[in-house]
Amino acid sequence: MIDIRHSSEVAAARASGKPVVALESTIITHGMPYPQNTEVAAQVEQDIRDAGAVPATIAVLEGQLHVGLEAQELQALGQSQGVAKLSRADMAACIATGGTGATTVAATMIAAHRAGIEVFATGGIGGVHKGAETSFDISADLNELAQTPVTVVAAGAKAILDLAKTLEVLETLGVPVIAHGQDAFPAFWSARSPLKAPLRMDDAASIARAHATRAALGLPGGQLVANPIPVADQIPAEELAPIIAQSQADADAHGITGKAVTPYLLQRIYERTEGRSLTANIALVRNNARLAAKIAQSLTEITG
Ligand code: PSU
Ligand code: MN
Repeated sequence: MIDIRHSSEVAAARASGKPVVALESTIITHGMPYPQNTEVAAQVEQDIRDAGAVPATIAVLEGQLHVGLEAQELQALGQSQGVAKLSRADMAACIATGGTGATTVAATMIAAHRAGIEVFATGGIGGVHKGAETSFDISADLNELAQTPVTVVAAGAKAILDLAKTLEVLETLGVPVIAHGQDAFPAFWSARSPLKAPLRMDDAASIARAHATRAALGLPGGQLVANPIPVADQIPAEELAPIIAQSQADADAHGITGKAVTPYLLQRIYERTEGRSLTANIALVRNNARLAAKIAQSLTEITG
């Protein structure tokens, strides 16, 4: 059995049956610049507490799988250089070799499930990259949603991805994609994409019941809850489209491939929007944390 280190707060929540919401750490180490990354991570944890649940930020620190980070551990991780980006393929190797790594959506789902946590909040999931028909770049997050029973609350998938292909793959894999409070599939920095989400639910209790029903049916895998960024905080899709295209062209010109693609694109878009992409990113993550806390609470009421 893997030895999981719980933060004191998560350990207390497990003992008392309080709802817990998992949080990923790649968004801290590879998704946002220091010092905003640690400020946002602490703020998102506080949003979850304010909404009546307990946050569990997940990471591997010197070979130890942590579910819940103490405040000083979170601060240290946000400032560390050269932290690995861990997905399903690399988490075990990192633990086995005593390494330090931040967990992506896929790795966070694996760790959350092992720790008995069923709800997870993030910004955006990985998906099918533009040009995947030649690069084959499809995030392991999609396969993870198909096999690990965790409900992931995200603002859709990042608009740097091919959203139509991402939805097609999720459908093939049997992953429910539930838009919260609207028909359209959201596009991360923008509340709406031109695509309709396959499912829509308007309240946390319905999402929690759907999660519990999948388990009752014996279905593997989780759910993707696509929660739109509040309209007041969004960057309209028309404005972002040319910026994303230019950033993608830069990535191609510089031969950026594999794991480096997502962090590279996020950084270029941050520069090209003069930081506005980060402001929007912060707003949507906080919004997702609040919804995830409500879902976790509803689930506690259903399953005890
Ligand atoms: N959303 C962000 N910033 C990020 C990510 C998502 O705003 O850094 C990360 C998540 O950890 C997601 C990962 O799981 O990017 C996907 O990476 P890839 O495409 O290499 O699978
Ligand atoms: Mn990839």
